[in-house]
Amino acid sequence: MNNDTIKEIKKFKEERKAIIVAHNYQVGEVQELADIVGDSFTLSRHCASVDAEVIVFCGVHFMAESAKILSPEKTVLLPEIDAGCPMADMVTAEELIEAKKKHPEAAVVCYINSSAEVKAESDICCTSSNALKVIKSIPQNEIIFVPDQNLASYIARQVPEKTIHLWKGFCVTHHRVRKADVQKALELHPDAVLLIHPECRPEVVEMADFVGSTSQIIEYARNSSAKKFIIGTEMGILHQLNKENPDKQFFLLSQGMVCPNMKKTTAESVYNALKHMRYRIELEPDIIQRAQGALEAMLKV
Ligand code: CIZ
Ligand code: SF4
Repeated sequence: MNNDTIKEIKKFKEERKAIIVAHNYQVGEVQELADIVGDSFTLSRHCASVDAEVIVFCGVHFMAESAKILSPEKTVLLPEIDAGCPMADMVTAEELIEAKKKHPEAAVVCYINSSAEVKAESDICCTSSNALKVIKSIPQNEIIFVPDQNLASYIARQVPEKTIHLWKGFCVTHHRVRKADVQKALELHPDAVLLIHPECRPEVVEMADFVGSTSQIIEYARNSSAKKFIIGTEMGILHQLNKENPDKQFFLLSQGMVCPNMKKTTAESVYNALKHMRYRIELEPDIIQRAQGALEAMLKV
């Protein structure tokens, strides 16, 4: 990215009263362009509170949708229109409606990695950092949890008193990692602390020294006195970890931990998004209103 592009981006930002937000999994050059870097929920909340007319959301589709749900009056742009999340696509609103008919007494909890339509059919939303709190706050003992089977089973192990119906969804990037990958990484770095995202398989999560969302992993590394860490989540997080902790070493658990959708957005896509005001996230008012219900229920917890 050359200096002219950066200058142009700055100019467009001012003209359009825009801000740029980037997810922890974005490529370094995009994180460097952003006004704020974080997890999907932190970013959506920031978008809702900030004084701006346009939000350039560098992440995947469901994240830009969540920002739109929480700030419907703003223009939300997703720089790469086909940056989606395969896990979010593993549940549709129609499938969820069928599951609700099968379990009419169950509360529906949706992971933030889901479409606006799925959120609209859910009672409450959760993120990987607050899923346990959210599930504990629900009066019902029967729960349908969509779409991540790994996050759901991680939580289920901590609340044996609840019956959680697992969905069949998973994150391709995290689910790919096996126990053998962890063993190999530990052999290479025996004195490193193992930090794992709960989207990984149960047998991988079980081996962790710490399990948490991207923001929780960043916070853990910041506060830890350890010097070496094996990171069990998407590689984009290394940018922030290395930047914040120049005295510490971070090793990616497996070279396969790359989300191709998160890598679609580049500085050039951000430039084009601002220049052409693309691609706008549009949602039906009824979907916004019902999905907002699920997100706001989470905020109250
Ligand atoms: O909610 C997010 O941002 C995701 C997908 C991951 C995380 O753990 O922050
Ligand atoms: Fe979806 Fe996994 Fe990519 Fe996150 S890392 S956007 S859950 S596919």
